[in-house]
Amino acid sequence: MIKHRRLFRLGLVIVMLGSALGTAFADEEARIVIKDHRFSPSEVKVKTNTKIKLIVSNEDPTAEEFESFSLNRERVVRAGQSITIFLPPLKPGSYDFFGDFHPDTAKGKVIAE
Ligand SMILES: [Cu+2]
Repeated sequence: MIKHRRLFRLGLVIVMLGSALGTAFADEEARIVIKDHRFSPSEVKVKTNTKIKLIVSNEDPTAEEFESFSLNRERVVRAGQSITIFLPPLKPGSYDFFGDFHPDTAKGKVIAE
C-alpha cells in the first residue's frame, strides 16, 4: 500500500513538472505593442497546433486590459509594462481580442493558420 501511494505521488509530481515545462517552453513567440490605444500589429499570425507565447507591451502612459472571449484571457497591462500570455495550441481560425479600457480603438485578432 505504501509503495502504491509513493508511486502515485511520484506520478503526480511528474505530471505537474510536465505541464509547468510545457507552458515555460512555447513553440512560437509573438509580440504585440500597445501604443495610442491601438494594438500593433492588429493581426497576429501564428501556426496552428503550436503552443504560443504572446508578449504584450504597453507603451502608453495609461493602463490597458488585454481581453479576449475566444481565447479566454483578461489581463491588465500597466503603463510601460509587459505581460506574457501563454496560449494552448489553437485550431485554424480567427480569435478576436480588444483593449477593454479603450475598446473603440484597441482591437485585434490572432489568426491561426
Ligand atoms: Cu475586461
